[in-house]
Amino acid sequence: MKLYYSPGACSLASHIALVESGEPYEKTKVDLASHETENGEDFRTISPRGYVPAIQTDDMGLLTENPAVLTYIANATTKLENHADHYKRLEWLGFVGTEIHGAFGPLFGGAEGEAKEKAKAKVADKFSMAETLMDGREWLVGDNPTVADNYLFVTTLWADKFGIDLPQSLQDFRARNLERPAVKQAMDEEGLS
Ligand SMILES: N[C@@H](CCC(=O)N[C@@H](CS)C(=O)NCC(=O)O)C(=O)O
Repeated sequence: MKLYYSPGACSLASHIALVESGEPYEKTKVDLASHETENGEDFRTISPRGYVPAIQTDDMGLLTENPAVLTYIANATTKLENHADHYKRLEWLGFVGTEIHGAFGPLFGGAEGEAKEKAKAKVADKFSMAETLMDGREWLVGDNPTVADNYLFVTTLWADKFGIDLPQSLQDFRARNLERPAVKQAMDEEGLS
């Protein structure tokens, strides 16, 4: 598999999953402002969406969109045994993607002043909901981290970037993730440590 990524972007969640899978992978960095890959290609000729993550797969070509990419990588190695867990993971991928990541949209888009404060408050509200939904559990689904945890973890890194206070349980969640060898390796490889 080949991952198209940008350091610290949501593609870090897929990168962590690839490391954890133990499968061989390649990666190509994309400059999100210029849409140029590190090999000098126009990324939009590879993926018309122009955003990361995208993975080049052996069996079905290019795959995009976080929930699909993350589920594909997860299923390449360890399928969730429990039927309910599969849907719970999907539920979290939807929540993190559309509610939390989505709420960051104006901030990544350069919102200033009142719009920025409003967006920050909305993100904080979504993190608070995540805390409620986790209900004191260490991981989102079952007893071990899944790709949904990877995705939520990446958004907790963004909170600092924009000066958004995280609830204590999510600060603990972030600290737990930072101890995972796959997280350390992926962050090292992206030059984030
Ligand atoms: N709907 C997409 C959103 C992905 C996304 O927002 N990627 C960001 C990085 S976290 C990006 O590449 N932004 C640059 C752009 O949109 O041009 C998904 O779920 O994969």
